[in-house]
Amino acid sequence: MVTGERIQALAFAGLKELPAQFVRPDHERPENTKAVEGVTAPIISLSQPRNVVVKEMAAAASEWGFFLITDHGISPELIRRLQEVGRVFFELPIEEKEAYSNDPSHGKFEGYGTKMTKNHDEKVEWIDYFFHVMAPPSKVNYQFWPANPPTYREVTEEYNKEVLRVTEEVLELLSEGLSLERKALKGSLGGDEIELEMKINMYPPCPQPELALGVEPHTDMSAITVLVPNDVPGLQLWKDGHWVAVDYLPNALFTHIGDQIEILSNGKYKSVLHRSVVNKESTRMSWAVFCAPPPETMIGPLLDLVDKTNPPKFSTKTYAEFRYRKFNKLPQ
Ligand SMILES: O=C(O)CCC(=O)C(=O)O
Repeated sequence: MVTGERIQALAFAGLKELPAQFVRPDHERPENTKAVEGVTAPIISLSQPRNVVVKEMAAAASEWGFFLITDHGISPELIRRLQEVGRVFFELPIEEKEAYSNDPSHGKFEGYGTKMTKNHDEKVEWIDYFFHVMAPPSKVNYQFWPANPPTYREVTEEYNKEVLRVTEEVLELLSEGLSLERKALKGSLGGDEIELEMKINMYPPCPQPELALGVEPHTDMSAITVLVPNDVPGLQLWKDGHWVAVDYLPNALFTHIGDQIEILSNGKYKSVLHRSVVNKESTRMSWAVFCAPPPETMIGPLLDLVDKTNPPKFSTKTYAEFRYRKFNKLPQ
């Protein structure tokens, strides 16, 4: 592999064939694991009466671990500006982006990255990304935020405020769906210390998309993830033994239940297995915000949700411990 090479650079070098390190094994290839037709993910409008929203969200979180939120109050103009500053950053000359290179193997997660192989058998994903913390203010390090375009910070901070508002609302609705008091999930996730992390995903056109994956199947270790894609589809969810493609819905928030909510709810809400596929002509981009507890937070099934007939399905541990185990593929 051309270790260190960015996917964006590879993609625009005029490759006709996909380099071997990106070719997935037979059982993972999109050409052999096509999404089913005619099944669509739940769409939930927040403008409905609260009891209806609670019911719909609890059902979607239990059956899918995923839903699209509409009428959430984030303006289409802000989403457009967020996407524009991200796009402009990725259009910068490679040297300018490399100034922000991350180094996850040495614990430096924030910045510009490409997922590299850990060993010879592991395949590489067709993606470059930019990752940084957005909240709480005490955890933000602006040195990791793009300085260019100059409006990046202002736009992203505005989006951060809005996503924080919506994630708090979603956590309240999900709490009510478990017959808990409104602040139960937020409180268990660190209250006002809840962290928001931005990951801008950039999937350049791929010469043989039927053989590659943008992001391989995974569940998010966060509590919830709120994502806005550009208009190029690619997200797929695992549901009832099949992949289901999620259609683009302008300005909707693509909301994933992550591992921490699955654990707190003792499995009532499902952490959704998902992947992203790439395509030959167009660049796909997505802006994922991971909403996660601070590392020292103890997370386990909520006591109100367990009893003799419904014992805890998960062990209780700090989020830091959970994350370490997940990164290193150790049992939880
Ligand atoms: O781009 C997408 O739609 C999915 C991205 C994703 O799953 C991730 O960044 O973890």
